[in-house]
Amino acid sequence: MIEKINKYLEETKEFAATTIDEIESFRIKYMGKKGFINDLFSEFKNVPRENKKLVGQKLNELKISIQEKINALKENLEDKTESRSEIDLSLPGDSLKLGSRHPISIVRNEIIDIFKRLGFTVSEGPEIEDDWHVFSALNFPEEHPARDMQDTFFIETNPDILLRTHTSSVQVRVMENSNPPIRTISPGRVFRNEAISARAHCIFHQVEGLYIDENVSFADLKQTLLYFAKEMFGEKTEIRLRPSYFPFTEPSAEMDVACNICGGKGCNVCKYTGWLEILGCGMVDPNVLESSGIDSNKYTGFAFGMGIERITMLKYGVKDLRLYFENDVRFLNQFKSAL
Ligand code: 2NL
Repeated sequence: MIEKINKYLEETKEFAATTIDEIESFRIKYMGKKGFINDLFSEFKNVPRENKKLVGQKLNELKISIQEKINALKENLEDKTESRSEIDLSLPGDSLKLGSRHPISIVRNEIIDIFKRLGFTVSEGPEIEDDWHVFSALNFPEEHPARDMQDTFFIETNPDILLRTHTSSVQVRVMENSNPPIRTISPGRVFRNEAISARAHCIFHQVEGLYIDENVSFADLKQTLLYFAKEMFGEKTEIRLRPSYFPFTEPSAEMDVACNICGGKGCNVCKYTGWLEILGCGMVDPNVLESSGIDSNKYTGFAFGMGIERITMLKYGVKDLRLYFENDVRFLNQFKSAL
């Protein structure tokens, strides 16, 4: 029996395995219920008493040795599988992705920043307005098309309540609640009942400006807007004013900047005119001043309004308005800004 034990000791010490299955069949062969070790223990009953101590010790030695062998084989295999898995502990961790500001917010903040340097304050007001602040106080005639359901969103049960179509309504509130000198801009969301396309949306963003004091002239308007254009589009930017019409200003004008894509030579962005329209402006109509309780014999003022989507399109070459509202991060992540 001693001979058998020694033989097992030798062959198990030499045993090597590369898979968990090989280790398991090794374990069953020796340590299993019908394995060699149990066989030996059965045989042990028949060992003469005087040899029992020696053979017993030898048998225990074998059992312990095999158990240690199995443990060592398993450990070895675990080490190998771990290094084979693709965890590289020296790799840096995943960094948190930083979001970015929406392009409309970036450009709005830039516009605010420019006018703040000229002493303008920022004013805000309600998006749900009444007819007075959006139309009547701004000299819109009773039959003006903007007052039509086709162009403006009204509350069904009350045609006096509507979604503002421009942020001039905010400036009417400023005029009603304060005295000149007034220098303010009102950025905000506005609503018009339009079919959505690449060039139009029913929700968009505006910045309007208002400057009222004694002796405010059209020259002040021109210089202020020239400063704005140069700050926004670069020091070399040129502007031109074309006569226009708005119910709330007289005289009225539209302002163009020289196309910064083709440098004024003509391209498909400026439709081969060399100029891009960026805003509407004019001298505040005396009727508008009087409606809000400002003496039009003492005070004059200028006002302007621009669409933020349009300025952003021109500045960044965005071709489709709908991109601003889809919130696709592949679009949004392209805009980085300090403001
Ligand atoms: C445009 C034109 C304009 C104004 C907005 C204004 C406000 C008051 C009084 C008079 Cl309270 N005018 N705002 C004046 C001229 C043009 O906007 O094309 N906007 C996108």
